Amino acid sequence: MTLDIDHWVGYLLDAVDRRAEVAAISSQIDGLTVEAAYDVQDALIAARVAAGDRVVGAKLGVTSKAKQLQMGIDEPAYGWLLGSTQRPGGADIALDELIHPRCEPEIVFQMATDLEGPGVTAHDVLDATATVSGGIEIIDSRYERFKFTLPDVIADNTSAARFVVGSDVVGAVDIDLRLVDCVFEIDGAGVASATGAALLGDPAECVALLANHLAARGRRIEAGWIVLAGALTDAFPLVSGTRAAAHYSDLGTVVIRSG
Ligand code: OOG
Ligand code: MG
Repeated sequence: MTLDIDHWVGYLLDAVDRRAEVAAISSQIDGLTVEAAYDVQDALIAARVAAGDRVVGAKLGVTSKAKQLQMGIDEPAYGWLLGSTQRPGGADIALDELIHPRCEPEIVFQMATDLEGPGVTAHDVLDATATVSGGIEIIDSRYERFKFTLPDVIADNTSAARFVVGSDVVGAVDIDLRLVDCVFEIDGAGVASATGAALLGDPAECVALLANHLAARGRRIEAGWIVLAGALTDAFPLVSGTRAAAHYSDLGTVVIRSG
């Protein structure tokens, strides 16, 4: 099957522009493979970059049991972070630019050096990392009711919409990332909690998977990039007036509001 990549890129970009959820691609064509979905994702990011945006890093999705159960997908997916989607800590997230956003706590790596697979290990990741911080990602699947298959969510750049990196940073080897605790609070109530080990046993292991995934597609993690290791807990809806706070041991607190 030849996939009409340009058609599906336009389809997803149009959903963002119109703030309208659209039917999953897999409900319309047969045989959308993971590889072909990454081709759509790359073309979608290339279109954004051609329009003036820039890649500032990469992300993993579906790396915790909580997310795997919530989304009904049992393997990680990889996507890109665009400069236009970063917001400062404490930011008001504009809901009128989004479809049906959810927020989720993330562990964030800032890379010091390039990291090229294959064969990258968690140890290599820590060596290549400048600092680690807490963060919050705002995801906004372009698909109806946030329902999709693995290839669908890959094509949709893993639902990426906005992200916030906390200002408290620590050296990657100064703490044990597997033991970082996170309590996620929505409107003053603790709604979920997890430790770093929830991310495939070790957040650095997730970044290693990303490096090895990129190698298979002829790319590498680059110095200066931001990498989100994947949500530690379920994602929670961001509605008008929501205040979300992710409290991390060693990594401070990251807050967003929605306006
Ligand atoms: C897919 C994106 C998942 C994460 O951290 O697990 C993700 C989704 O849940 O819509 O970013
Ligand atoms: Mg995420």
